[in-house]
Amino acid sequence: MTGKYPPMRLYSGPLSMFGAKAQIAALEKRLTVELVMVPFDMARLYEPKHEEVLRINPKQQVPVLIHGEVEIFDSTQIFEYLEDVRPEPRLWPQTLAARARGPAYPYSFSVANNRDLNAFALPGGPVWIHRGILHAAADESQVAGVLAHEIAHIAQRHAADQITKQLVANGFLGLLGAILSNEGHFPRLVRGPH
Ligand SMILES: N[C@@H](CCC(=O)N[C@@H](CS)C(=O)NCC(=O)O)C(=O)O
Repeated sequence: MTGKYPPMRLYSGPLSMFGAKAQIAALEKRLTVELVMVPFDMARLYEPKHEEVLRINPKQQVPVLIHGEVEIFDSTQIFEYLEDVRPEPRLWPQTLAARARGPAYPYSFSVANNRDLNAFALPGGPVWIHRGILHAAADESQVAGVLAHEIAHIAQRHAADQITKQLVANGFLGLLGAILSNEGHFPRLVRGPH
């Protein structure tokens, strides 16, 4: 860590996977972090809790990070913070689509010339966002939130599943219609023998 950063202190524990996650992130980024191992044993676990952990984290859990005036808890928040402090090397993929769960669909992003506040996703990758949202959004992160939502629809195959269900349902109804229209057989069947 260079002189422009104040020292960082990470509170972790000997068996803390989440603490290790934060520690590894700092190591990956070559950040110098003072590691404080909060006492732990199998009989008392983390009791008594460390006073800094108690002060900073309402959940009373490690990991906790102190960096100058920044005091944060939860390994994911710490991860995000370390990524901001030192962006390289990246811990996470940079684009929304690269971070999406699910198969690597060929995502594409387009703006629909519509002032309504809306966005939608088509199965297989295309994401459309109305220009109304781009005007209404206060900052980039609000647009990112909308795009992430649409990406999740694709990654989780919501529309694709819906279409499949409709095809199945339509197929079934089509079959039913064919049977019902077949006066010769079906009415006799539903009325019972006579
Ligand atoms: N969601 C939290 C989970 C943190 C967590 O579960 N910490 C455990 C150690 S791995 C802990 O401090 N447990 C002690 C306790 O709950 O009293 C994170 O990602 O940091």
